[in-house]
Amino acid sequence: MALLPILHYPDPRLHTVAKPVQVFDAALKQLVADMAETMYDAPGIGLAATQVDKHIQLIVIDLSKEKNDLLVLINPKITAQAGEQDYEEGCLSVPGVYELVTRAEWITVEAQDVEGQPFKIQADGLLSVCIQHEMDHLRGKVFVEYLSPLKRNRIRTRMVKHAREIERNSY
Ligand code: QAP
Ligand code: CO
Repeated sequence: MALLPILHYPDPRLHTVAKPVQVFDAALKQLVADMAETMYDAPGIGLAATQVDKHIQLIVIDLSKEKNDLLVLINPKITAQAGEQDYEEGCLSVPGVYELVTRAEWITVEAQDVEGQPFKIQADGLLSVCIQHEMDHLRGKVFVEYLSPLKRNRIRTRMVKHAREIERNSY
């Protein structure tokens, strides 16, 4: 098991479009385990492979308090959606930033598990928001891109400044 470094906005690698997973092997299981460990350590409720600089269609999510209910979504597709909801979202790639985003309320998702077995889930509320947020990462999209250009630029400036301070303090 290993903790993986998380990319931070505005890292251009966060805009990479992920490729479908075609081989369900031991290396994939290891990546799932490492991503789960990285998410639990953060702590976070969702992590897309894109955020750890692996550009394949893989997401881990765990909304449970006990961190014992891991959901792994590989090659996910939204096949139906309805309604609208606003949720104040955060992101491990944009630490300290929380903003309202409007998304679908109900979704149906088809995906594969770590063995390659297809399955279907229906989600609403926070799980629905989280799946949509993480699937955006796989398309190279970060939630701040839903905000106004003014807000987004303020966040970008703040993140760059913060990264420089961390860099400076490490000397
Ligand atoms: C995505 O986000 C999400 O700013 C997952 O300082 C968030 O796990 C989907 C985190 C909300 C739906 C609703 C953020 C941790 C974790 C931070 C996360 C931070 C530390 C975010
Ligand atoms: Co995110």
